[in-house]
Amino acid sequence: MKSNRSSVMILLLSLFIGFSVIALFPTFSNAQSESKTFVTHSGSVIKTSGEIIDPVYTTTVPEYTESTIEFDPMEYLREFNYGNVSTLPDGSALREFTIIADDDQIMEVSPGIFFNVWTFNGTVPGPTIRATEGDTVRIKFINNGSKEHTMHFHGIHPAEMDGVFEIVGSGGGQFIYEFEAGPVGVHPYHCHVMPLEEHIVRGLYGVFIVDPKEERPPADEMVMVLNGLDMDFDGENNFYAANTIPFYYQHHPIQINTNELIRVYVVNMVEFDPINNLHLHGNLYNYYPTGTDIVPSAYTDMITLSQTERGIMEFEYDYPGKYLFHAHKVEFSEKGWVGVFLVNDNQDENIQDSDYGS
Ligand SMILES: [Cu+2]
Repeated sequence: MKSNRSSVMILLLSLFIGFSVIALFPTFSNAQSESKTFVTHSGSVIKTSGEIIDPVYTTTVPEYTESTIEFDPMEYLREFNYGNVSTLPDGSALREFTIIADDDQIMEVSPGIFFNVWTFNGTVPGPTIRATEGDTVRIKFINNGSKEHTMHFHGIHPAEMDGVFEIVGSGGGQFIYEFEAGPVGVHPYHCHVMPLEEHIVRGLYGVFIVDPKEERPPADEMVMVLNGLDMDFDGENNFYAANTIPFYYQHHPIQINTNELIRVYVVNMVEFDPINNLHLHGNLYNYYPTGTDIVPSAYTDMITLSQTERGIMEFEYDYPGKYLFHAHKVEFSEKGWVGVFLVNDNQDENIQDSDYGS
């Protein structure tokens, strides 16, 4: 009897081990491309496909289709918001904007890779706000989020417009920010509620451009916000990008023309890493730190930026073709912060040249 019972036990144990191996083995063998869903302490959902990133701007996972936000980095690149413009009694311009904060949206930053973002007007970065020096900027700020938020602008303004101590409550709280645009340059704006790091890295930031009264020379203008994505909230970025979507401009090159002035407003919003940088291939650029001076401080192919450091880059390409631009901090470029300028031969310019020549 005893030996029979032992045999049955051994048989059951063997069957159990056998089934366990069969059940577990596929998991081990598929570990490289295993889908992972993270739920953080604050209830955020992060899902990854575990596949190599090859981003194309589409929503590929049906269950997220309805809740994911729309963001097109190519559209963002050259989209400037001048607000509703009217004239004040003293003859100066008033520019009115409405900015709505939210903190429960999901963004597919790469196929199968989802990130809970907090947004100004539904995108990361928020809209690029643009005014001329001396204009009155009036922003109706509405906080539709579940947490407190504010808008803090870098620049010159009264203390009560600084967006630090005047916390705007959740669920529809409102505040009117009003100040004179200045100084000339490129500045970030971001939420300034504690814990600040979280409110920034989730996406509550954008760019504020103040144009000089005497306009800059005409150019093909664009905005690049250098940012990082900390997918698992361990205080380290897992992806890096220019304008949020890793590798986007490598897969969708930015088309520009030879012999045409290109002006890039670049703002570094990467947290956690002490520096970021930008290297341009096949060319050098004039660099204006913070965009506050009309004389460039450097003619270079490489700038290094700490948190919220920013500036204006100006350059022209002589030769057509494909040119990379990327972080020369190679870790960042390999994790998404890399793009391509596709420089088209500007035939019009050639015709003009030959016209002048004859
Ligand atoms: Cu906030």
